Amino acid sequence: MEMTMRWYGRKYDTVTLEQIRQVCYVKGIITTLYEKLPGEIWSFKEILSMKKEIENAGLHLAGIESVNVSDAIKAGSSNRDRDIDAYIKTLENLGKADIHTVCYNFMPVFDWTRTELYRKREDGSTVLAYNQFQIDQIGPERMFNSIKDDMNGTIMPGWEPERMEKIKELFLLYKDIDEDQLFSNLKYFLDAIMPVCDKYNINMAIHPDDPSWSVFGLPRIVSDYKKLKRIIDMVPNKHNGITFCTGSYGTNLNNDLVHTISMLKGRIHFAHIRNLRFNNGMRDFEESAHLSSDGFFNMYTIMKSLHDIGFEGPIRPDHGRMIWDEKAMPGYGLYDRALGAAYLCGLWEAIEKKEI
Ligand code: DNO
Repeated sequence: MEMTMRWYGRKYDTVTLEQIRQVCYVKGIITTLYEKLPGEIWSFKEILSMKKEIENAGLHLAGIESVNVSDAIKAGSSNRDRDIDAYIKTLENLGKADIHTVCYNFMPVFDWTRTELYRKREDGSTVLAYNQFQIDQIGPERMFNSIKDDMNGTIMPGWEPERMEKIKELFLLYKDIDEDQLFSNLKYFLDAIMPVCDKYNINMAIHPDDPSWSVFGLPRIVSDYKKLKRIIDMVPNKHNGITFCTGSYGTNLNNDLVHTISMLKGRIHFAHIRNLRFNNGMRDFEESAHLSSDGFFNMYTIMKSLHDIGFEGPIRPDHGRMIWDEKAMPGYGLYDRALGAAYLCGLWEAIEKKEI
């Protein structure tokens, strides 16, 4: 595996590449061209300059998170082919630049959803949290406004203002789309992009729905093992793979993380590792430190199962707590993610050395 950290680019991130380099445990960067809207082509020149910047800082560009998929593609609208052509051109340019991992999601309207970005813990740190009861009380627009006011002056992925301006339109677009239709739109997209992925050896890694159930009545199809299996089987190409995100699949306590990893050998191309604490019920959780004892998941068994399937792709310590008075994009500060990287590397080293 390659330990990585997500970075949003000099213009948007509060963390610098120079700081990440000093984390030492982290060698790879997961990034994106943050300004690009879904449906826009990423030019070879733009990609190359992003790559050079990372390499000049002594780091390796390990993958893209995300090349976003447009709602026309997700909803299967009449203009989807135009956006798919643009996506293929972007993949081609990424391939030519020697970039081989691309994360994306297929969640309608919203990317991930939380009700709080700064829930205070007893030690003074803050974390992102989700409470279904609160979601049920507010509509999507109110949820967007409350998140927007809490972003610390940053722009959070999936919550871009131009996207939220169109929220009513977007809900209408998905009015007649059920899960089966969404699966079929995903298949249409994947079938179209697999040839370029084959040509340039690009691993597509679909990100799970976060949380792993339907929010505001929208269909969601990347949320449990059965659905993952359906995605993997409907386009039987190794480049059609997944991002294994413990904090997303893990929101549903019926999901067996270790079993899912072992069943998806060869098709997990990217891993997001973080831990969760559950409060009064299954649909009420908050993010915790990566440490097993701080949350619900056994990080050792998760890392061990990734090791056992021979996982060689990028791993990133996912969202961290906000600690030591850091001001950053919620979930994406430097300090707690650096602690997470150190911890996960420690587990990995112990697992590897035990194998000898
Ligand atoms: C949230 C992230 C997601 C993820 C996208 C992938 O912090 O995990 O925004 O990057 O769903 O397309």
